[in-house]
Amino acid sequence: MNELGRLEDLPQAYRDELKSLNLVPLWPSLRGVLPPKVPTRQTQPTYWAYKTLRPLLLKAGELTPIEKAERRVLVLANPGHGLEKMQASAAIYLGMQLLLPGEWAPSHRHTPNAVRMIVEGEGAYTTVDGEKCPMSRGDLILTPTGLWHEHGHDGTEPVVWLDVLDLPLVYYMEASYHINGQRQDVVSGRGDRQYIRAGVVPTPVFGRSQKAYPMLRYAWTDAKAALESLAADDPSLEHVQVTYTNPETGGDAENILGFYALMLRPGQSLRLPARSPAQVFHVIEGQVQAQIVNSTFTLVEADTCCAPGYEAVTLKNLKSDTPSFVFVADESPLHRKLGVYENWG
Ligand code: GTQ
Repeated sequence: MNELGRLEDLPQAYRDELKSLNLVPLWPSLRGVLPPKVPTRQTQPTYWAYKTLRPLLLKAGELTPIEKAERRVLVLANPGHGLEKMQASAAIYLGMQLLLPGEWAPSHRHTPNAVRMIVEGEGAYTTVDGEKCPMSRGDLILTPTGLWHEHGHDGTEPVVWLDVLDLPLVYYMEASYHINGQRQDVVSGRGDRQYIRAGVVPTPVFGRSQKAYPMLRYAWTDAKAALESLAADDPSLEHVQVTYTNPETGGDAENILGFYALMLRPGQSLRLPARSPAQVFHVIEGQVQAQIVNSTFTLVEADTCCAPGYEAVTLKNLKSDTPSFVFVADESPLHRKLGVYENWG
């Protein structure tokens, strides 16, 4: 390939003059911003074991009262981006959040979209837009952009969940901010009950729900049952996966990140094609080996890892007699909306 001129090739006085006028020559940096054939990715395959993270999160519960934290979270940061950036990938933020019995994480709303995947504990809830969403292991709860949300805990044991936000992207866009609010009044009616059966949606006299996000909680029991019926219905189906969708539009549950649940049959090895979006994998049930570029991770329940875009990933169910279940988050909705989505096979 043609070698392009370097910055050092230019006379210092010329460089100084450009700099003083806020001008930059493109050619020394052209290959950097438009690398040949494959994008440069800072996202490294990274693995976080729940077993090592959990005691540190519980320690944070002793060290930092909820009033001093608002959200007591250890961020799962990708070293490829620099830990201080608090990014798992270009667009994905991951955090493990701890709420202790009796604690309350006060109401706020913000521009980034969030979801929570419940990891352990019973008795906690998130109130989103007035809807009180109980938290149980494997449940997915949405807190989409702009909706008030707060977390409370009436149980007796610590509750932990995985936060997935599009914060890095929204921050990069210089569009990230929050507003604190009052404790919400809980309203009656719950989207997760109204939309409990796929294919039939509530129909008030004057039309369909006007809510942008009619369903805020996706119970794990329902998602798991859907996967099990898919698998039973077609024993030759390789990709046993469901997408968390908006039941009114059929589109992705949120605008920027995509969320899925994947079932691996006993002993199954599944190759996911190399697609442009980065991905996150979190084991809900079972034990899974993830092969990502040159890394091989063994994930047990509640473990999490991430993969850069444009790389194939192979997931293997290490259980030979039971299925394993994986929660997946990716940047697909973002890539599709921006027209940069690619599948390289
Ligand atoms: O629970 O509202 O991990 O606002 C980061 C920012 C969780 C939350 C995070 C947040 C929250």
